[in-house]
Formats: sequence, structure tokens, C-alpha cells
Amino acid sequence: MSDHASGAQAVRAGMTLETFIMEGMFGTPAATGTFTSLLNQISFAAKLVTSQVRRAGLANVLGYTGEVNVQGEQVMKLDELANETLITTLGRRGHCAAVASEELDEIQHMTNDRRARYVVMFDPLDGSSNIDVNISIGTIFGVMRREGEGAVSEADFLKPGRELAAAGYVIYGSSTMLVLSTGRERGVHGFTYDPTVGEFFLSHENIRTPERGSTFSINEGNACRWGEPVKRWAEWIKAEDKATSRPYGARYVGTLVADAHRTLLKGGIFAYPADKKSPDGKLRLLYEANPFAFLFEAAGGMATNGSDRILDIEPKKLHQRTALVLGSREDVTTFGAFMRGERTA
Ligand code: P6P
Repeated sequence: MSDHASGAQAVRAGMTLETFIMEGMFGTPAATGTFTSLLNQISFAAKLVTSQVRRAGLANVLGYTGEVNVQGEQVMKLDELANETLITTLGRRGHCAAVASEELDEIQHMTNDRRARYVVMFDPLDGSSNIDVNISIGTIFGVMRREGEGAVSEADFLKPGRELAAAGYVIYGSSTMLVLSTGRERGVHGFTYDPTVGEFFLSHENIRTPERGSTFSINEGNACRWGEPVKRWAEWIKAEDKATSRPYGARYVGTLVADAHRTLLKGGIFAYPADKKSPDGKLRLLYEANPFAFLFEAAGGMATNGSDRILDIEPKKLHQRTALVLGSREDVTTFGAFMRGERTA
């Protein structure tokens, strides 16, 4: 490109998330003012949580609250703070009828106004066990459009992920980045936060997951609990074979948002399979697996529970768990072949 970007590039270079949404670049859903406004609310909540995360060590919001959440996990102060921030922000402007959160046993109603056409599910702070050691954490969210004129209920959330209107995440890493999609036809776009301006700027337009990658991401500390097919796949991917560019490199942060973000951009495979300790898988369908499955498919990648498409799973419970395999089409397809016994090496 010449020293001076052409007009179009120059305009897009300073493109904020808010402008990108307002200009309907996320496609027709954003054409309705309420959807646009809802996405901008989520962006604002991300700015507030970023500020809390970046000051956590100073603002005495590290450590445990002493409570245990519905997952049976100890609640970090920052978990609670992020949860409250999202609820308060989404409760304004009247677009969000209800929310479901990893930190709430039940859905929380936000308004009785039937004009509120959306519900939002989220994990307010994923990877919170990593907060105290300054490892990347994140927020994961999905937006579902309500059907019909009835009162909002849990049924509005218990729909397959393929019906999501939008999904995204915020990763609080070396920089804060918000990644968002309203579906395959409109792509996946990343916006990096500039704290000196207080805005998210378009930094990764039209993210595409490579057809195949070179890293695998799984907690090998669970290997003794895996089924035989997963063990065979793990041995295969670590074996020396130049013709098929193996072994793959091992990468595992232990925060879904971080491992999934790297895999979305660079390709490869992330897997949290079911095992003897977590027979239904560990990760949550509604606010962890579905949003990432939506993003990976929109970026040309793939997301299964090992064999079946995540986005086709019919949810039965708000906090139900699932096995989750995300990544490059070729790598996830190979994993599935091992799981179905079609491959043993
Ligand atoms: P394990 C973090 O606690 C989390 O919910 C996800 O962010 C992450 O992918 C997973 O659990 C890590 O679990 O068992 O490997 O520590």
C-alpha cells in the first residue's frame, strides 16, 4: 500500500466498533435500531469490565468472595463485579428482556416491556482461576432474538446455537480485544481497545480460520480419564510424521477464551472432551460452547462435541455441559474420525 492509505482504507483504519455496528456492517440484524443499540451496550460493558480487570490488583477485587456459584466453583470478586456490570448495562435502554449468566442459578428478567426483543447469555469472566496469576481471561456472550409475544422465560434461551443473532467474546490479554459476528454471511471481526481513547478500533477484519493448523490444545492432565479414541488421537497428533506436518505443537492456557482465540486466528484444534470425571464434558453449552461454535463456523472453522455439530444441540437445561472441539475444519474432522472409530492412527 502507498504511504497514504487510499480513502477507503484510511476511513476503515479509524473504524470504531460503534461505527461499524451503526453502519450496519454486521448486516441486516443490525439494521434494526434495537439490535444496533444492544450491541453497543455490550461494547460499553466490555469497556467497563476491561477497566475493572486492568485495575484488579490495585482495586482489591482479586481473591475469593467466600461464596460458591451454581457451578460449585468459588466466586472471585472480579467474577461478581463483571457479572453485575453486564446485568446493569444490559438492563438499560430496554432492548434486553432477560439474561442468563454462569453466575446466576436462574435467568434474570430485565424488563416486562414486550418491545424487548432479545435475550443475552454470558459467562461474565471466563478463566477466573487465572485472574490472580495475571493470565488472560475473558467474557463470552450470545444474543438470541425472542419469538412470539409471550412473557420472557427460560424457553427463550433453550434454543439451538444455530439460532443465535450474534455471538462474541472479549479477551483481556496483552491487549483487550472484542471479537463479534452476526453470522456466516457477515463474517467475524476483531476490535482492539485503545484505553487512551476509550474506544474499540477495527483491527482484525473478516477473521478466517485456516483449513488446517499446527497446534493442539487439550489438558493432558486429564489423559488418564479419556476414552480410548481420544487417547489414540492424542498419540497420533504427537507422533513424528513430516509428510503430515506432525507432531503438532502443544498450547494450553487453561482459559477457554485464550485457547479458542488463538485457534480461531491461527487454526489447529482445541478439545475439551468428555471423560470419566466429566462424562457430559466440562464446558457450558449456552454461554461457552455455542458462542464459540457460532464464531468458528462464521470464520470457516468447525465446532463439534467430538462427533455432532454443537450448533444443532437442543438445550434442555440452562447450565448444561457439553464436550467441545473447536478449530480448523481439517483438524476437527480428523478428531471426529478418531471418535467414530474410523481411524485408529
Ligand atoms: P481445566 C476455566 O475454568 C474453564 O472454565 C475454561 O475457561 C477452560 O477452558 C477450562 O475451564 C479449563 O479447565 O480442567 O483444563 O482446568
